[in-house]
This record gives sequence, structure tokens and C-alpha cells, in this order.
Amino acid sequence: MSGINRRELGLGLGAAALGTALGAAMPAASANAQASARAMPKDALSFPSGFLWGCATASYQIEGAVKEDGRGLTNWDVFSHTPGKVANGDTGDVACDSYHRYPEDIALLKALGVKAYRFSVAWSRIFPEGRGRPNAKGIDYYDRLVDGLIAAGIAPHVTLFHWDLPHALPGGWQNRDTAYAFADYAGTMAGHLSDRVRHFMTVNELRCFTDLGYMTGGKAPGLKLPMRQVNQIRHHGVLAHGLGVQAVRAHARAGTLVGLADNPALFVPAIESAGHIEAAKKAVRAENAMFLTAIMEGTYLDSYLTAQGRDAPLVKDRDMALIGSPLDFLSINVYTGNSVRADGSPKGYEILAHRPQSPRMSSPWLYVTPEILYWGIRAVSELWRPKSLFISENGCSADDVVAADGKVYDADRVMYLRNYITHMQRAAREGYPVDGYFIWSLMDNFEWEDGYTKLFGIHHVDFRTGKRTPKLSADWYRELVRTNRLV
Ligand code: GBH
Repeated sequence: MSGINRRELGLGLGAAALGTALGAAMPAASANAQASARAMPKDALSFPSGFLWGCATASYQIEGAVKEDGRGLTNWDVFSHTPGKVANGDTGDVACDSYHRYPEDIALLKALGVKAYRFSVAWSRIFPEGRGRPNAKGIDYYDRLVDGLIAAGIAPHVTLFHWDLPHALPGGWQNRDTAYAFADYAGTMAGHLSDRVRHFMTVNELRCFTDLGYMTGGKAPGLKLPMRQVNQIRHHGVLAHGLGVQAVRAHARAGTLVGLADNPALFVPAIESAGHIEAAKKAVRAENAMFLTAIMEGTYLDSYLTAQGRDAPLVKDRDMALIGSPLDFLSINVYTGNSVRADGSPKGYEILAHRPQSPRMSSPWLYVTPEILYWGIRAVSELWRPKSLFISENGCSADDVVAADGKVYDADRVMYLRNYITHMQRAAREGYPVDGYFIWSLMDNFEWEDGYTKLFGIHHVDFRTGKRTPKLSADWYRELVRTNRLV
């Protein structure tokens, strides 16, 4: 704590800012101690020097070329081609055509001035059937992409699984074998790319490819299974991550960093006072018991196992140790979060529902809660002390309109981003270990079950021609990145 105080004091912050910094820094102090080399912001609006600004995408959402160069069929090809599953019957068949237009994408990143690009590898381009012998042409594509990024001075941050699962794997995530197939694939890619890629994320958002695919069914494969099976699928998901961490470490060069990109449920304390802050933190730990809590603690909380009773997952001997494999960094995707208040219940908290009049962006689920970025970073830092933390996604859909001059003036997206990033700056200023931020998304793309009806890009994409045009939000982000300061 004294380290933080000294640094904060030396900066001559105003009394109010200092009060916040001191009060809030206390619980974070030991989280910060291990990262004492991390630079602090030089003033109340700046980010630490070396803060990593980036943009994110995912394979099925941007690549297209679904039948090219031996790519195998995936769950999302099947799902999007099933009538009634995706808005307008949209598919990722062509999407942004990044499989062919990736040099343009690299040019967009370069023009923004960002130093990192988070993309995902399509498992079925590497192993068309999910396992077996690697497909050289698939690997070549990612070689070209990675080489192009490095030539442009942009660090590739690779997600190994962002939901496009090879269809040939029997039973998908219902089958424990899929976790082992994932590890083989993860090891292959890490072995191949780690001479140029330093950051690997195993999986993206456990809740989405397990619960939303197999419990509520809005995402591929669109099933609504009983809880016994859902819990087993969740277990296979976290196991895949753990096996993936081990495989990356076994095959990658020394110095390679491995983590995951999860979207834990995060909460804003209803009031910024000790009891509510503690309640919100408790909620983060309990509500993510089957996912991030299991990964960060290497165990399932009793409260989760008890609540599931006979539906609890079947866990084999070494599973929990694998699931709890120590990580080099933690990445979280942060979009929205409910408020939580302390109460007298056994759990100690109540999650408050969003109000009908609460502001949202274009996606109905996307309630505007900028403070979640601060409280999310703070909760995971205090609970699990990650060595390094990235915001691997943050962004929003907006009802974009192309103006007469061909540009999208998305002042609402700028408002959203500016507010969220302001709260991330507070976290950095207070010494929480946040090292980088990736906007979702570099460009408009296939938004899963919403097809092309909800667009998150800071570049507009004309899906008839493939043309990319920077929106106002891209101009704004360029200025933020250039100054490394809130703008
Ligand atoms: C991320 O998911 C994804 O990683 C990315 O691919 C996606 O394009 C981006 O965000 C924007 O959506 O409860 O069924 O009503 C965001 C996480 C989780 C989004 C749950 C929507 C609610 C849908 N999401 N969700 S539902």
C-alpha cells in the first residue's frame, strides 16, 4: 500500500481524487505489490505508459471463405444454415471476407495506431475434422496474418477457441473427448505460432459456448438440455481450458504467456460503501462458480455443488488441478453488469434487476453500465490476484446510419466507450493490474444469432462490397491511442 500512496502523493492529485485513490487502493494493495514494476499513470487522465491498446475480432464472425483451403464444417455453419436460428437467415459464409481481405484489416489497425490485435484461429481450418493431421493451408493463413501484423508493428493476441467448433467432433461439448481434442489443437497452434505470438487465450467466454449453446439454446448447437448434462458440459469447457493451458506450455517457446478470455458475471456495488462493495465481490465469486471461480481457485465452491445436488458434474481425479492451472494473465470481456446490494440472506447479497427505463445500446441485453469496468477489474484483482489483466473485449452495438458523405457519425458509441474507458482509467490510476484493452470490434461483423442486425464495429463494413470505412468512433479511438489519455 505504501508504494501506491507514495506514487499517488508524488503526483499532486487534488484532494478528492487522492481521497478516492487512498481509500480504494487499500484492498488492492497486495494485488499490486507483485506487479510493482507496472508504470502508474502520470496524471489523473492518462494511462500508464506502455498500456496496450488493441482491437478484437473472431474467426467465424469475420473470415468468410467457409469452404476454402480445406476448412471443415463447424457447429456455427450448421446452426446459421438452420432456418429460424439466426436473424434474417444470415450466415458467416462471407462475413467481412477477412480470409482474403486481411491485409486491409491490418492496414486499418495500423492507421488506428493500436499495438495489438486479438483474433481467433478457426480450429476447423487447422483440423477440419477436429483432430488428426493438421491442414497446411489452414496454418498458412494464420502465418500470413501473423507475419503481416508483425511487419506492421502489431502484436498478435491469439484466441484458440471462439465458439466455432468442428462439427465432426461427436457430441460437441457433451463429450469429454472434445476437451482432449482441443488440447491437441491448442498445442499444435502454440507450437507453430509461439515463435511470433506471445499471448495465447485458450477459450472465449465459457458461459456462451456452454449454457447458451446447450441450456438456453440461443447459440449453436441450439439445445435445451437438463441441468445434469449442462453441468457436465460446463465441466468439459473448463477442463478444455485447463488441458489447453498445459498443452500450450508443453509446446510453446519459453516466455509464451497463456490465459483465457472469459466473460464472468460482474457487479456494481449499489452504493460505494464497504458493505455493498463486499457484497458485489461475493457475488462475482459465487455467480461464476462453475467457470472463472473454478479456474482461478482450482475447485468448485460448495455452494455451487450443493445447489446442483444430484445434477453436479462428474469430476475425475486430476480434473480440478488441471482446471486450476496457474495462468500468466487473465482477460475479461466486459459489456454490462447488474448492481448488487448487501442483504441479510445466507448468500449475503441481492442482484438488482435492471429497470425498464435503464439505458441500453442497440442490443437489448446491453445495458449501459460504465462503472462495471472499474468494479469488474477491482473484483477479479482482489479475489484472484492475476499477474496481469486485460480487457479482451468491450464495445457496443449502435443504430448506425451512413451519412451523405459515406461516414457513420456514431456519437452514441463514442459516448459509451468514453464512459467505460473513464472507469478503466480509474482502475489503472488506483494501481489495479490492468495492462491492456481491446475494443470489440475492429469492424462490423456477424453477430451470432443476431446476424448482421446488430453491429459492433468502429469501422463500417459494406457487406455487399466488403469496403471498410472508419466511423467517428475509430477517429476518436485513434486520438485516445495517440495521446494515451482520456479524450
Ligand atoms: C461477446 O459476447 C463475444 O465474445 C463476441 O463474439 C460478440 O460478438 C460480442 O461479445 C458482442 O455480443 O442471454 O441469450 O439473451 C458477449 C456476451 C453474453 C452477449 C450474453 C449476449 C446475452 C444473450 N454476451 N448475451 S441472452
